[in-house]
Amino acid sequence: MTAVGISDFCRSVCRVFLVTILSISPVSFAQAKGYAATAEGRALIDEMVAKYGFDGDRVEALLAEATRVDKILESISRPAERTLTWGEYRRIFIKPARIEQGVAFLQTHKDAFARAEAEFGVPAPIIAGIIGVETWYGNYLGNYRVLDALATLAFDYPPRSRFFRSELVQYLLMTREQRFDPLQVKGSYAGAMGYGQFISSSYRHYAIDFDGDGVADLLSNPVDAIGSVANYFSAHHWREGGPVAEPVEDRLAMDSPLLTRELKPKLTVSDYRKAGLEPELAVKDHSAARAIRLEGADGPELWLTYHNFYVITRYNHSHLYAMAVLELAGELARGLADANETTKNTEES
Ligand SMILES: [Ca+2]
Repeated sequence: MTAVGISDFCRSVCRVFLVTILSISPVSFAQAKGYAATAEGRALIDEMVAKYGFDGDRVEALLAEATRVDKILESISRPAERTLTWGEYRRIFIKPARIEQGVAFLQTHKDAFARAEAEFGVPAPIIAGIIGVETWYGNYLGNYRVLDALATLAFDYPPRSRFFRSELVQYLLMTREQRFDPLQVKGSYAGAMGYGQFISSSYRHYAIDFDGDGVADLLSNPVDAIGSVANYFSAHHWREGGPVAEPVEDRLAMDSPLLTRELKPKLTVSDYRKAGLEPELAVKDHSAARAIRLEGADGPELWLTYHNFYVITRYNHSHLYAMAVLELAGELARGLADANETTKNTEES
């Protein structure tokens, strides 16, 4: 057997072997401890058995292994930092290194991006922009065991225990479906995983196997991640070719009621045109729109944002987040065009 053969063999068999060992781990015979010994833990074990057909000893062993991490509780309950201005927020994400690596990411996976664009109608730079903002193209996936993060927040963080308990259930289902070892997967302090930082419920709903190997692997497979982010946008009604947002000359009063608070656009392009704003993108009068005024590095900026901008906020409920993704995507598109032009000129000369 060649070295490659052994490694392939190990990839397929060792994982099965590992999962098998874990499922009969001696921990399951030990007395219940940790979260497995709490009333909430017991209730979760019972639910996984009754509702989803899990092996009770297995879930008990997992909960006994799950560790409370105080740093996670500190992170989630830290008082909100001073809200960053758009200028400050932008500086974090729009950097030459993040742009360069994003262009390389687009080039390396150009076939996957082309397929994602064709199948889901979501531009490659937007997909890469999300993955770039979330994890620097898969370079920072988070260092917490997801099991620890979700158990800590489900059982030791009452303000959001309902949500995180539900995510813990989803996590156990997801790892069973994808045949991941629930003790091995790492992610953010809030249990977000992989290139696009999907939480467990999103993973189950939107992750797809985009390279056809039978696993939707957002943890180590960039092709699956690219397809899954595109699928997420498509499922949240991204409109192919639709406008996203544009800066316009600010003709609104300081406290204009046209500066609506909700992320979802409540007004139309026509409302803003009547107030003197002049969009340049091809937008129809009846299209939904929302004006936002941002404090940029060089002073206030007024932006008209449209349906597709709102779709970006379905990924992360923040207009600054959506702005960062949009601007990074713009830089990536420019960088890619420049790189392609250079390649073309080199080939011609
Ligand atoms: Ca796959």
